[in-house]
Amino acid sequence: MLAESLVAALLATAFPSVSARPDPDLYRRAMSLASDTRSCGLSDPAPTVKAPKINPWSSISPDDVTAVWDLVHAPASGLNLTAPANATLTDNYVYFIDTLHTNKSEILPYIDGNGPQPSKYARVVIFEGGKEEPISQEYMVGPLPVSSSTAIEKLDYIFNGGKGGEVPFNGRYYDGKRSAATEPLLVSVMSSISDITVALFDGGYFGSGDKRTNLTAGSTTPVSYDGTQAFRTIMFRYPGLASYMTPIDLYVLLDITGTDATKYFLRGIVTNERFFPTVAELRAAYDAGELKNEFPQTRDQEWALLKPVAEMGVRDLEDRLAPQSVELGGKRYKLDREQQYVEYMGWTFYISFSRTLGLMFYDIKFKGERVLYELSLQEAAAQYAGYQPKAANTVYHDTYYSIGTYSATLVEGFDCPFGSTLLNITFPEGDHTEVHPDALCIFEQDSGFPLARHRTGGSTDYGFTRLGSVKGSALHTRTVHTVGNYDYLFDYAFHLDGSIEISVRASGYLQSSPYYKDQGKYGPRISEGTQGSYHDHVLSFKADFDIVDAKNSLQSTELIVVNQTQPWFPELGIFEQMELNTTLMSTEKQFNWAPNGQTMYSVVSSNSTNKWGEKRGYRLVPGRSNIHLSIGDSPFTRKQSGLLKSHLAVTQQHDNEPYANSWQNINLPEAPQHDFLKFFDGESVDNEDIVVWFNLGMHHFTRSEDVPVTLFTEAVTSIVFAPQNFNDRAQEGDLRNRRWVEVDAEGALSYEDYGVALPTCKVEAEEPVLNIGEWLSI
Ligand SMILES: *[C@@H]1O[C@H](CO)[C@@H](O)[C@H](O)[C@H]1NC(C)=O
Ligand SMILES: *[C@@H]1O[C@H](CO)[C@@H](O)[C@H](O)[C@H]1NC(C)=O
Ligand SMILES: *[C@@H]1O[C@H](CO)[C@@H](O)[C@H](O)[C@H]1NC(C)=O
Ligand SMILES: *[C@@H]1O[C@H](CO)[C@@H](O)[C@H](O)[C@H]1NC(C)=O
Ligand SMILES: *[C@@H]1O[C@H](CO)[C@@H](O)[C@H](O)[C@H]1NC(C)=O
Ligand SMILES: *[C@@H]1O[C@H](CO)[C@@H](O)[C@H](O)[C@H]1NC(C)=O
Ligand SMILES: *[C@@H]1O[C@H](CO)[C@@H](O)[C@H](O)[C@H]1NC(C)=O
Ligand SMILES: *[C@@H]1O[C@H](CO)[C@@H](O)[C@H](O)[C@H]1NC(C)=O
Ligand SMILES: [Cu+2]
Repeated sequence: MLAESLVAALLATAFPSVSARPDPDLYRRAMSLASDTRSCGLSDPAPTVKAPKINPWSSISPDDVTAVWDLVHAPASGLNLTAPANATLTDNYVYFIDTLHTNKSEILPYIDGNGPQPSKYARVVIFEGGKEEPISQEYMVGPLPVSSSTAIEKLDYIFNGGKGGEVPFNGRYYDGKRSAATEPLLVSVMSSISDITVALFDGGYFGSGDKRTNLTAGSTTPVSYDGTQAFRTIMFRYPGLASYMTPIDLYVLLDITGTDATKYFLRGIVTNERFFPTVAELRAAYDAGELKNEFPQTRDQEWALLKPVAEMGVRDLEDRLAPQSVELGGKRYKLDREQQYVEYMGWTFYISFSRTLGLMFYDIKFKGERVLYELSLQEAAAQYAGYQPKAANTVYHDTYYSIGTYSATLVEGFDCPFGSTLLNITFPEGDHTEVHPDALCIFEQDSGFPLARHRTGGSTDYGFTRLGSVKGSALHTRTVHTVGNYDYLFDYAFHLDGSIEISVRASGYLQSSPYYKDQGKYGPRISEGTQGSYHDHVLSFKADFDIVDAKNSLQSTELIVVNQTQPWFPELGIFEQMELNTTLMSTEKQFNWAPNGQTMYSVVSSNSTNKWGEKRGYRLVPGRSNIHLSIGDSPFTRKQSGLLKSHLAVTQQHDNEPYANSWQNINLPEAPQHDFLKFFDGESVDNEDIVVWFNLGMHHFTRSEDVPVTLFTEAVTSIVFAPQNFNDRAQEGDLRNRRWVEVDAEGALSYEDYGVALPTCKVEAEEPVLNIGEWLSI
């Protein structure tokens, strides 16, 4: 019986006679059977290893979070804080605690030498509504653990907008307390027109907690231009699990400047593509019979749930288990779980996690040599378009919402392969540390194509006389962050050849619009009453390359076409040739991928060459959908989104420029707290410690296939960092997972497996021996 289920699981497709009923648990059970008998190693945990150093990038500990919380709340701190649960707009309260980035200048002497382990600091965001001029202010608290030498200082040095860690009240995060302050005005407006909203949309809004309410109110960002005013653009949807897909044609615009809610006022109401500055004007148009709801929205959202649809039928053989990637020989990577350190096939790296940025990688080395000091997300942005206030107003910077906190439990076998190592993620939340179990997965996966292969000689029955083929696989680390409507899947893959591939995919619900029949230029109709609103996604990353050491340059190799003559072709006269024009960039700049891919960009070591005298480097290989923000001068992305406006950028590394964006920048398009463009102040990037900033993204040309949710196959973007003369030859010669096949003069075929044969798994059961190798061999 045991054998049968293992066979069923592994070989359902190859041996259709073995019945494999669709069962998502099949693999799990099969793997635990194998591990029970210490057989194929299918579910053995990854071997452990001890990290060379204590992870200096780690998150602050749960004890530190609580101690910092207590310290800032103690009267002696002078911060005059109110417990968040009891606070109002005009109190001072903590919004969040996170781990502060540690200066590279302090970390390098520690990881590369005998320097002391750098101290950890917390960053604490305090909403200071209780001050005469209400603001949000960030603080750094450390060194940790809390002791008599721990200080609370303003955290200003990472922000270059001129006001340091301070954000004016109107520009600060629009939290539940601000929302609550605007609710009475919204309720009064919506109650006064409830007869109209019921007549037009069969819905009313009387307050989010009111039983009569059957519309959901949704807000957007930015809520301010420069922090001197604040507004709220509200759209309405039918409530439910797929609310994002059932918007209605009704928008309310409020002015919500300042902390005194009695001064808030209605800016206007929008419906039928018309703007009504007052309730009276809306009512007059309604009474005159000018308002209609031509494409009623559906309240039933079954069509928009990610469930099987009976009316679509079934596909032949689809009741069988789909192919799977399993680590048959046991895991080939090692982990130091405590230090969050990973070793895989020559790769070593540390991981870290923060509320604002999610997963970060540090000290990425290949065969003992550093390639990257840091690889981290900086922003996940989206900007929408439409002739209606919500879409036109919408720009998201997902760090604003603490994107790191949105990765939750992954589905083994679907989000990540069966047998993946699933790790918890943790982040500070209030006075404690929150755990999201199994929210990060690590797994090695078959690449689906050989790393390399070649055949020679075609005169035999096999079509070759010699053939070499090397197995391709990569180690992946993955998180999926569901920020509101979207699910962003971040995947970092470390390939056997020394290349790193970063990909981001988007699924989840479109932020859609009600359907307007004359607005096809903003996206297609995608259901009864819904239009897919066009938008850009831009994902910004930081890649602090340290090729061997910190002194690097950015090399541009342009393919140019020149007219030349060659004396051995006198008949041609002057003719066109391709040449490589290789130069080093001199100063910091933003730049784009060249048309037709005709420029190669590489980060090269300034002073390290390979055996052939070539500068050792890593190439930035564009992947799918390498875009930047389409719009250059929108009032909603004017100056706080500079990082989104080029494909690439290179700057000198500085301790006070760790981040490309600030998480509260979104509400300050005209007066950013942090201005990426200020990084470009003419400093040299030749033979310096340089940072490459790059954007991935998608022009989301919405389609009916975004219903019910956007598909990961199409909404995908990627980049590869590949060795470029970093080594003396391709990094495959030391791999034994390969075949060398020969056909001799008599036509007989033989092959070498270098000792890596397909495994034989013994299962002690009624059926004595399971030879997986036998089943799988051709
Ligand atoms: C909130 O205020 C109430 C009433 O003053 C008090 O009993 C309670 O302890 C406060 N909560 C916190 C978390 O301080
Ligand atoms: C402390 O904060 C409260 C609001 O929570 C404010 O009314 C009070 O003036 C503040 N006290 C001082 C000394 O700033
Ligand atoms: C929605 O609420 C309004 C006002 O309470 C009510 O008149 C209407 O019948 C409700 N519609 C549905 C579908 O429940
Ligand atoms: C992961 O989280 C779960 C649930 O909170 C907990 O039981 C488990 O001990 C955690 N694992 C580790 C390694 O901390
Ligand atoms: C080469 O010369 C030909 C003839 O003058 C001209 O048409 C062509 O544009 C030239 N190509 C380049 C790359 O300059
Ligand atoms: C090579 O590139 C450099 C830098 O862009 C440029 O100044 C130079 O003119 C180029 N040379 C040729 C032959 O195009
Ligand atoms: C490279 O290193 C060597 C040996 O340390 C030194 O002599 C040389 O000046 C360095 N060159 C550069 C460009 O830094
Ligand atoms: C990090 O470096 C910046 C810029 O030099 C400095 O202002 C800051 O105090 C340093 N942080 C720590 C924790 O030492
Ligand atoms: Cu999208």
